[in-house]
Amino acid sequence: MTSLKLWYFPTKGRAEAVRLMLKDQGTDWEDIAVTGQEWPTVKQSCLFGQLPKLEDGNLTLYQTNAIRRHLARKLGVYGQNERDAALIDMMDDSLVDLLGKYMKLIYQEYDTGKEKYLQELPENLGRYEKILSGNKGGFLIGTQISFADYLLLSLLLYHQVLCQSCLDSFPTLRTYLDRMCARPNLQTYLQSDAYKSKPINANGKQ
Ligand code: GTS
Repeated sequence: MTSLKLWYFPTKGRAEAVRLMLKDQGTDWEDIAVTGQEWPTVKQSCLFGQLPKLEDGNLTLYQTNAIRRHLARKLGVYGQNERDAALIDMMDDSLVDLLGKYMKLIYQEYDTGKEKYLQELPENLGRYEKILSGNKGGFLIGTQISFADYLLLSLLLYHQVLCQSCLDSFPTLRTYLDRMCARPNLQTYLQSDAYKSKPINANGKQ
């Protein structure tokens, strides 16, 4: 694989599902953390005025999900056939919706909307409990990990910080999370200072 550079802010945020996929797949990349001071200048150079941005050799990509799908194709974590790929897309899009709700809570309505968010969380997480219980392959789709699993992993990690007990009534999700975190490359990464010291979000809310 050509050298990869991932530009984002010094947070986990939307980029963490990318980092988890790269780490788990044993792929090296360079993380470029843009500070608040640097951002106004860097923003001018960004196609849509946003990060993340991925440089893969002479290919420059913006939009998290385009980046994730590009890397998934390269790394072979996009299903084993067209049917699986379509189902993985479906799962992933639903998780992107959940990430969107989470980010809205964090950045727009943390103080006013947290209670409602937590009330609705069992229904949202319960869907994945059911999906994983129904797939004996151990992943969202099929028997192999896909890029959607890394997004689910990042969301479970974030939600455990938001609400420590959120998986208490979801044993399959709990086992899934433990199994994902025990994958050797992920275990090392999740225990690293680089992971632990990086805040989830830029505004200090989590
Ligand atoms: N749809 C885009 C994607 O998925 O890449 C959204 C990217 C986005 O909103 N990025 C935010 C950003 O660059 C940061 S975050 O939402 O991921 O935390 N904000 C800075 C700005 O000036 O817009």
